[in-house]
Amino acid sequence: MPLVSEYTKDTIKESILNKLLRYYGCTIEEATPKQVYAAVAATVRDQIMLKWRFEKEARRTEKAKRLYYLSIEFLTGRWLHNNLLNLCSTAEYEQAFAELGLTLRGVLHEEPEPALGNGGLGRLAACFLDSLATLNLPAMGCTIRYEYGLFRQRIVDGQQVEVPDEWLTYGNAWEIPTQRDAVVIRFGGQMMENWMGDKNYISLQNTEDIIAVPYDLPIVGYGSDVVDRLRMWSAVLPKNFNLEKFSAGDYNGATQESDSLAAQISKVLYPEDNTYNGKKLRLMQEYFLVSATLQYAIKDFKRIYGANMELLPQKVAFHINDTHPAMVIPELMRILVDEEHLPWELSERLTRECVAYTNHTIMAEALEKWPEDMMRETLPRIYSIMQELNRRLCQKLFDRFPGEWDRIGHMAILAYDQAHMANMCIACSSAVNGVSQLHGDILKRSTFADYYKVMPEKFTAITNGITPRRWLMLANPTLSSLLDETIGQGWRHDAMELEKLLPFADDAAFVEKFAKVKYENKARFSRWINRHQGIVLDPDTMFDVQVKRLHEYKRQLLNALHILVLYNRIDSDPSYTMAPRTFIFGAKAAPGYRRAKEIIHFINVLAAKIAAHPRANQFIKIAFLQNYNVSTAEMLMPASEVSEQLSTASKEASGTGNMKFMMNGAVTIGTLDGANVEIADLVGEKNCYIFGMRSKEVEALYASGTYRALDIYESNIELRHALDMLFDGRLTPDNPKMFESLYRALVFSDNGGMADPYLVLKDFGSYQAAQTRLGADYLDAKAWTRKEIVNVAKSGVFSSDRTIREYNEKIWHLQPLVRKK
Ligand code: 26Q
Repeated sequence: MPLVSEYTKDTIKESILNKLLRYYGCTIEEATPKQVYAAVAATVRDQIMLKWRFEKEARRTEKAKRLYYLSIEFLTGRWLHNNLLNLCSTAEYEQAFAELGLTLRGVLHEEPEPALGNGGLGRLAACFLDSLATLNLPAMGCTIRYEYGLFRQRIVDGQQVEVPDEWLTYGNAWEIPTQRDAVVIRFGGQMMENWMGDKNYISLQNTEDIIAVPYDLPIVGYGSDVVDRLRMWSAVLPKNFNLEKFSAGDYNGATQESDSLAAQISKVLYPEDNTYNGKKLRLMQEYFLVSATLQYAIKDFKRIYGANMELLPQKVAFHINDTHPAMVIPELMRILVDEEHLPWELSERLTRECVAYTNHTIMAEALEKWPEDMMRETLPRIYSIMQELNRRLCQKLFDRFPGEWDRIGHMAILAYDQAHMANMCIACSSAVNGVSQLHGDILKRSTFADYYKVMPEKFTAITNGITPRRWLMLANPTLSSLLDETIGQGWRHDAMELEKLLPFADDAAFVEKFAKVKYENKARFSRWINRHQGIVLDPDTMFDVQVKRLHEYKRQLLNALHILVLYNRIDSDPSYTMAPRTFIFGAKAAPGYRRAKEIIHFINVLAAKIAAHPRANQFIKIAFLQNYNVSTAEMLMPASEVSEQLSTASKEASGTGNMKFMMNGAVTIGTLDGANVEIADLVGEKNCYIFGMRSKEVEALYASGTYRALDIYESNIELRHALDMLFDGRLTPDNPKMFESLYRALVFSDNGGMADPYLVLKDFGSYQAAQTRLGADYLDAKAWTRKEIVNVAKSGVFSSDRTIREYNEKIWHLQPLVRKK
């Protein structure tokens, strides 16, 4: 096997041919595309393995601290292309492919998309791993190896249909089962009190046990020495687990089907995004991830450092990505108290010093609150530890707020028969982090205001980021080359160097080249979407894009209603004209979220209506992309010109799609919400389109209870006209009342709820005005391209490398591993 540096065109070729011969007994001419992909992936994996040992060895010899980043989702996207890029080997592989009669694109396409996440939270975790490895920081991402990832979406008759995501059918070329690290996870059972001298500890009897088997995935840093790993835990019932078969490499034969709930733990990813769902199996998934990770982490710690647990905070950090892994806190307490026999107070201090928490949402319906009964029954010891944590916490709170029971109840871990996971995270960790500056402020002044009074030192705000490797270099090779030739290659290692582009915004020759790149990317996307979904796009029209999960607060409806108003103008005025636009949507709705599905249906009905109108279809096209995912985003971002970021101010904690668009030159139209605030600050008002209420105004309006959507409906004629079409049959003659409930939710306060809770009508006029300005500005192509260039130039701060450096300085304090030459 060649050394790392010896992976040249010729050795790569030889390795691919060899693997085809040894794995499948075939030549390259006989091999299927899947077999070719497997042989290529195995070759790349060999190359990675040569670096793999380094992290482990260096961590031991340097006794370096390690981060465990726990997240119930890691939305990594495909691995092959990213690995080639980060190994800096793409060129060699492309040459080898050319001589073998293969194309890079063709090989990449064979890789199944791992969809182990819903949206922003999971994608952020994936960007973080890329940056951690790139910065040579020792870290392990920990998650669940879901057999079924997020459902695949089909649009049938304008409506979402969910199809199971069987991403593991052909195996996963990148994962390495690490059977020696398998651990037992225990559910249910009865607590037994034990004494060891004068020390009291608890053990469990008659538990239902499940085995957690780790599958490790290498995470290669960009041009770095460190290969970190993503550990994906898979659940197996012990009586069905045949260790002999497993050790012999027969991973499927080693397990059998069972119908117990525990056996289902790693079957499927829950498809809710920004919504809490109180299912017991979900609680079990969360504990499974937490307990497996902690048991392993403590075992690894003791192997390296021995039994002195007081060293733990110097050597280990646990980061909990939203509250889903919050049981890190009671589980670490359990291990320290019941297994290591440490005193409670010391255990509490060590736990606090090891653990930090990031909050990703202020939406009330997303905050996790588990019924106490369910916790007690499913995890009796964890529950009893939470009771004791709660008792001590409430005592302290009572000293601070004597007699203020409401306030204390609001801050408690257990109150009103529920376990409040966010409260536990704040009370028992060392850092509480918001994901944008605005979000950090809202946490302090509103969501967690009481906690901010008691422990202000814990609160930080570190703005999210995205990895420029996947989102610029890999996704946009043509822009990347143009950047290289214009400002040199420094930006590839330090995204802040993108600012060197700024002077070129006024260089006519550069502006022309930049515009050409954008046009080519539009054409490339058009060909791609035509090939995959049969959608026909015209790259000579403006590409105006809104892609993200479907949620009412993200306000895809605002966009759609604006398009409907444009349609009505064209329909009623034969001389109406506008710059032709393609409105591109992509969004999955949680299967149980009826309103969200209705909005998808509405957008598709509107698309058909416009397509059938002889004049409207000259100016407007709506393309609803099926199954929006990471791979689609990689193609689409470089082709986008307008980035729609329309959330009701205060509701979108950060957003990260907004950053991907910006880095690829799209101009933002958005509210001052989440990281949009920071984007607007950076590019200035000439280079983005800000509209709508500000977050404080929204909060004040909600608090005042004076909002009347009906008043706007009555006073804005064009808007009323559009809304009426939702139920008067002009949109859907066969079923006139198809969207009546959507209409009613916007205008009336039925069922006690408030009308138009996300302020779509309230912000409509301001949005329309911003769109009109944008439309006019677009006509000046050079001035528009200048805006795009400024956006790219200013996007460097949104590199997740900056985010990770900040986390590391403020919270984790990891030392980069250095390879001694
Ligand atoms: C919880 C309990 C049960 C089932 C599902 C869930 C669940 C799943 C996913 C709750 C929340 C999520 C996802 C939240 C999320 O993606 N939030 C986004 O995080 C991004 C990264 O910080 C931000 O940029 C976005 O603003 C935020 O919406």
